[in-house]
Amino acid sequence: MIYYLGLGANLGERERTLRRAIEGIKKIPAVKLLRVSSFYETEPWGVENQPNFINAAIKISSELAPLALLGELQKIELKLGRIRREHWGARTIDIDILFIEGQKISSERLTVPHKFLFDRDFALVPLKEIFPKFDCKFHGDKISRVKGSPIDFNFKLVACADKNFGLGYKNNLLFKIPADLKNFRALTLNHTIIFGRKTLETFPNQQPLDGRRNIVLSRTLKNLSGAEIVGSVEELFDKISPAEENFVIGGAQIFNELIPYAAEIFLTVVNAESQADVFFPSVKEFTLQAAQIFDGFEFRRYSR
Ligand code: A4P
Ligand code: MG
Repeated sequence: MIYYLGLGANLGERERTLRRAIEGIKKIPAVKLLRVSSFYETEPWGVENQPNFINAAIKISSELAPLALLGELQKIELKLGRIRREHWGARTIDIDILFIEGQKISSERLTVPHKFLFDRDFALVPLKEIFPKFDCKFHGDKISRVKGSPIDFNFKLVACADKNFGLGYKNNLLFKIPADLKNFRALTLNHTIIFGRKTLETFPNQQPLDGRRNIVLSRTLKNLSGAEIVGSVEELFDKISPAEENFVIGGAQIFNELIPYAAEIFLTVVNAESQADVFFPSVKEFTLQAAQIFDGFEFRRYSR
């Protein structure tokens, strides 16, 4: 099932709380995070005399039934310090189920579409951003896009795969094509590269790559000279800046972690079918913008 969720926070470190909530939702078993909207600063709706909110929407797919999902979302609210006080009042985090594709619910515990969805721009504007076909009217409420939203980090995923999007087999890359390696170097040189420990092991002498800021996303690696190490996506967001070009270069697990936030994908597709045990994630949420075709492979560029 495809769910659209709305998130809101107006106490504490609002943006960080939203990012932590999104990462928490990503970790619910049987949930796949597909897309994240910009963050928006919004004026309080309903009860005035409370601080402004930051609101966002996300798109997920999940096998969980709506009430089971609601239960998981409420656990995350609790973990992030949500205290149920005044109705419509201030909160560290509120997560609502806004909309479910092809389903309507009206029960005591759950109403979908959300009861007030069509009345509130703070929910509609982020939803419309990630669901352009959603049919609704805005009301002219005061809303402004926040700079430094997760999607402003402009993650660019770079990979080389076979026709079936296979990336590697038994911890080795499937291909080493000189033209592709050259293209990779040209793209990433003087910029930031973000990768996992297994990808580090495929580098020459297992050392960071020269001429680039190297960031390893790993829960186990402790230090490595010439590289910075972050233990989670949340920590990564604290380290990097939207002004940089942030290239995510693998492996499969890291692509999975960061593709919901990605702006662009540079994929070299080799005209072959190889045995593989790790794959590039689905690019269904992206549009193919350009393809350059060579003998035996092509360079593809996708964007949102
Ligand atoms: N519930 C029913 N339907 C849903 C649904 N679609 N999604 C039930 C989530 N929960 C749903 O919610 C109360 C109960 O609603 C839940 O136990 C669930 O079983 P709550 O989160 O405990 O209480 P609440 O959030 O105070 O009430 P409510 O009605 O959810 O408030 P809203 O509608 O979420 O509004 N202004 C701005 N600018 N930005 C905001 O984010 N948020 C609110 C809260 C008010 N003003 C705001 C914002
Ligand atoms: Mg709520």
